[in-house]
Amino acid sequence: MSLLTILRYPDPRLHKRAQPVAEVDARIRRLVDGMLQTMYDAEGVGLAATQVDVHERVIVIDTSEKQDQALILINPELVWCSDERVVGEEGCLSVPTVYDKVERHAAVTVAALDRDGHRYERRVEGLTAVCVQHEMDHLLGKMFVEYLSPFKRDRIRTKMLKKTREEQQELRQRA
Ligand code: GNR
Ligand code: NI
Repeated sequence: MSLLTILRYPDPRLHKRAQPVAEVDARIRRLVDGMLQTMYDAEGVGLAATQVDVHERVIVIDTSEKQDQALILINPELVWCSDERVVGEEGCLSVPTVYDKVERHAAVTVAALDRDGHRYERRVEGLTAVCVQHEMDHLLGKMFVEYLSPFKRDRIRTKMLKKTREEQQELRQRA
């Protein structure tokens, strides 16, 4: 399985709403494997299928130090959210080099299917809880920059377009 291409903001496909997975079959397991490989290669702690232009409810997360504890969430649903909120610096592989503060639930319980199609529930807190909420937003077509002011968002949009243009230029020069 080769690496998947991560869509970059402001690509309109990042705003598509993902559909539930009908059956956890070989195709979905291949997608999960490709997403894990892509996330580890990019040194991210999470990835939503939306970011690789697959609009189905699939998320991979790994916030462990050794990056050896993958959390696979298929058709995830939040079944509990703490009243307590935390504000943390967030980044996104679809908005490289941009980090800003976002408020999230401090802890959540998520119910999902694993890679064998078995339902399980998991209570998470800290970075993992933030990541679950960040990835679930992706499945709804929502990006973390949408929590920022329109002014900041516009600056980020311009910065990303410039970055993409410069990278394309670089690739053409090397060809
Ligand atoms: O790698 C990532 N780091 C991160 C840091 C703070 C809050 C959320 C994240 S998720 C991000 C990977 C990503 O873009 N997932 O969609
Ligand atoms: Ni993201």
